[in-house]
Amino acid sequence: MSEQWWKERAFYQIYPRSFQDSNGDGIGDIPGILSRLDYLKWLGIGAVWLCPVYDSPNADMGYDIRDYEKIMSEFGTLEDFDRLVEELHRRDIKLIMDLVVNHSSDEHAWFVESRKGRDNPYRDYYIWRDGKGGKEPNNWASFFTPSAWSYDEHSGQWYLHLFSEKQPDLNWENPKLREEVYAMINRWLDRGVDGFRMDVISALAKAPGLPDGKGEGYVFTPEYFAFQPRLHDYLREMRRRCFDGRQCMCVGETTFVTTQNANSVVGDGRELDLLFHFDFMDMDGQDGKWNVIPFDLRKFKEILVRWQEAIDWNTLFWGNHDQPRVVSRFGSTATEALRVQSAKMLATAMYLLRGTPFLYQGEEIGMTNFPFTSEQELRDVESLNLLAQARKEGREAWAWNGILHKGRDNARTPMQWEDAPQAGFTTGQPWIAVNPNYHDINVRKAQADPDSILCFYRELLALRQREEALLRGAFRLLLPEHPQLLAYERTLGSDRVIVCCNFSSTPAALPPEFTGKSLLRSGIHDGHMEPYGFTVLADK
Ligand code: ISL
Ligand code: CA
Repeated sequence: MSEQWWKERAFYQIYPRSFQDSNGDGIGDIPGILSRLDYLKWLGIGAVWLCPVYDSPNADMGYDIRDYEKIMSEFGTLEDFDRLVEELHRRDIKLIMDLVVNHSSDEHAWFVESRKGRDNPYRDYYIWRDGKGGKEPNNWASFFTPSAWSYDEHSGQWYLHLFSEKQPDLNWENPKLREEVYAMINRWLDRGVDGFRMDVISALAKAPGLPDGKGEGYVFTPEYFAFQPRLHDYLREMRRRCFDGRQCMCVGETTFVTTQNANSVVGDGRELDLLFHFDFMDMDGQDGKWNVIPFDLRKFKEILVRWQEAIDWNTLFWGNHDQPRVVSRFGSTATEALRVQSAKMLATAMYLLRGTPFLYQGEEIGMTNFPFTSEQELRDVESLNLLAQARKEGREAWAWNGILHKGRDNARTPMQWEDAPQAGFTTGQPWIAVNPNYHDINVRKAQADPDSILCFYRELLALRQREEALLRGAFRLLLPEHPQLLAYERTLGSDRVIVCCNFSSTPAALPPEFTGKSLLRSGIHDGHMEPYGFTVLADK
């Protein structure tokens, strides 16, 4: 792993179901992705993170895998996949796949066997326990359902699922299960993939004895399922069995990682190359994601500095398929001009930090949240379960507020390619509605406009590639107390680049000490910064 190619490339996350449909069935697919590779190249992308494309009943849109060795039939065939690898590589774009091995689908052959009875050889591939006094084995809550346990009538035991009841957790204590997973990983690497984004990888090991969480009712217990000591044994073993000696990379979705324990996975022991933390994504929630609170620049700076200092190399992202659209969330969609200005500013603030950018599809054209008005428009199990539960508790309005701001379907509506029926995504009926704003917000229109968000992203990625200080330089926060501006410098040798962004909807003065040659800017006039204005200065 000497060649750290993943430091020098910008990643683009594709959510295949919503990227490009090729055959009119309303579902994005691999041939559709193939038809858009030149677009990614034009944008300046160096690697793709492909969300799950494995065979799945789609209870959680591919994060519930029925067969790790097959491609989902709606998405295409293994031949299509091989062609994707080949065509990406021909363009010098790397490909990482999603690796979802905390759980499988309940329709996976292992679980089908496992639930046949206590003596089945696959029983121990999952986490089965006896109940306590007719109730669950413990009080753990799941991400998507009140209890993390479901009862199986047939064998009279309960199985653990940290996500939906159709996503039983795999038992990583079982060495046979681990060997099967490693063999599967190796087969994909042998097919030519360049690495993995590892889904909720921090949750593989559960605390021995599965102790009850403290509190009444069902309790969410990351202290018993995230970053358990055995996690590191599994990740090291996986590295030895699968990754050592290959030029591949792994980025962990390390849910509940902290700046204190981060280096236990990406530090010198090098279990993973990169990690995703969710401190920025949790900024606008209080006691869970659904209680929405406003953006706070001070909090943002605190998190940013803490992470830039904690680990040598960060992932830089504003969203993914689990998050709402960033411009709706932390920017402004009050007017078209503000949407454009704030989207550019947010990109500048994030992607010039020290680390590897991960763009989420549609972000580069400033796609926005969806104006959902009814349950029928939703597809995500998380939102649907939330709504059903909230109804029972008589707080549907609260749930709707959460879903409009934070629901995952916001980011899952089809990619907006052009001002044509269904935004050019499909010739049929899309599986989830296209955002009605596609007439104005689409790739074709943005490509024709040099002032568009899209053309700006292209320039920004090129700038990061060109300026050594931005690519490799050290980070330091400037103006830590400023209430409106985020400012930082990146330095390498005698090179110094200053980034200064107005995060507010009111004007600000550009600090006079920030001088130098302008590399990139927008919304700046004679030392005056417009709302969401920003500048990048080379101070040599
Ligand atoms: O989106 C979230 C809840 O609002 C996150 O907590 C998310 O569930 C968590 O980050 C794990 O996400 C990953 O695993 C899930 C899947 O639903 C997500 O799409 C995936 O990114 C289960 O596989
Ligand atoms: Ca299709």
